[in-house]
Amino acid sequence: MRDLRASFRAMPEQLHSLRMRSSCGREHISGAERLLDFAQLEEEMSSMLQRALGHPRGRAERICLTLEPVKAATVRRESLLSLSTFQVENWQQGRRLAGDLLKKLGLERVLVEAAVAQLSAGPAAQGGVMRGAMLIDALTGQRCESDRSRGVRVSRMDVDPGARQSIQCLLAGQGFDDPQRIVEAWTLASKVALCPQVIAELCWSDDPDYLTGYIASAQNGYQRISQLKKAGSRIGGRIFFIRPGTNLSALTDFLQRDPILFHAPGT
Ligand code: PML
Repeated sequence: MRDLRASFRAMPEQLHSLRMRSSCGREHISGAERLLDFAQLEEEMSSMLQRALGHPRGRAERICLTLEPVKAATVRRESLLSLSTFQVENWQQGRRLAGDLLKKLGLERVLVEAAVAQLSAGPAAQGGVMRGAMLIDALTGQRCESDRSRGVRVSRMDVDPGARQSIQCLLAGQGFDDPQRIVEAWTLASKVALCPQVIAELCWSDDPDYLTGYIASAQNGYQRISQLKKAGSRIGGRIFFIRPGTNLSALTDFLQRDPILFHAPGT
């Protein structure tokens, strides 16, 4: 049998963007993004398949794995955002806090409430969740994404392989019970926050059992809120609040295509 590690050694300058999305009928079930060495691909593909087949949103009927080469020389190295967690008693308190945090970033309460109402109602064109994020103009409150089923997906980012273990141990040591999920969301939010056109991101999960969400921004970091949605709800997703006049194709290109590896904040 071909030795996978031997072929990796032959092209050490290459990384691989591995993306998974799964669905059942027209409904999005799950997605995942990694930027990996060749030697890690087999294990990660199998873990993505397991995730798609055993997801709390339901078993996928269709699973799409995409693998693309990325030249290591093109990969930027950046720091993850600082991380903080706010404990709240219920999702209503969590939503109020999210509104306060976004207000501090200059976003009008009414505009945020309208955006949150769209996310809560299921933002996809035919209702339900989207594969990617909503884009909301921070001045007019208008939706800007060109495809309302897909939204804008963020790809080609990961934590630096040398930093992953220590970051996950750090989170586990703080008593977080799903460090892998946090690392994935934190990494994605850290890439989004590198775009000067994005003022802030708001996210809560579409997994019915996972209530924690976050506000992320370059200014205030990755601010987790322990409850941001009602238990059992299958509706979740992301909103990127963008500056008026943003060049949408440049923003989308950066989010989908520019490869970035993150190290721990302050390292
Ligand atoms: C998701 O499930 O994909 C979104 C998770 C958002 C919150 C992650 C965290 O606990 O920090």
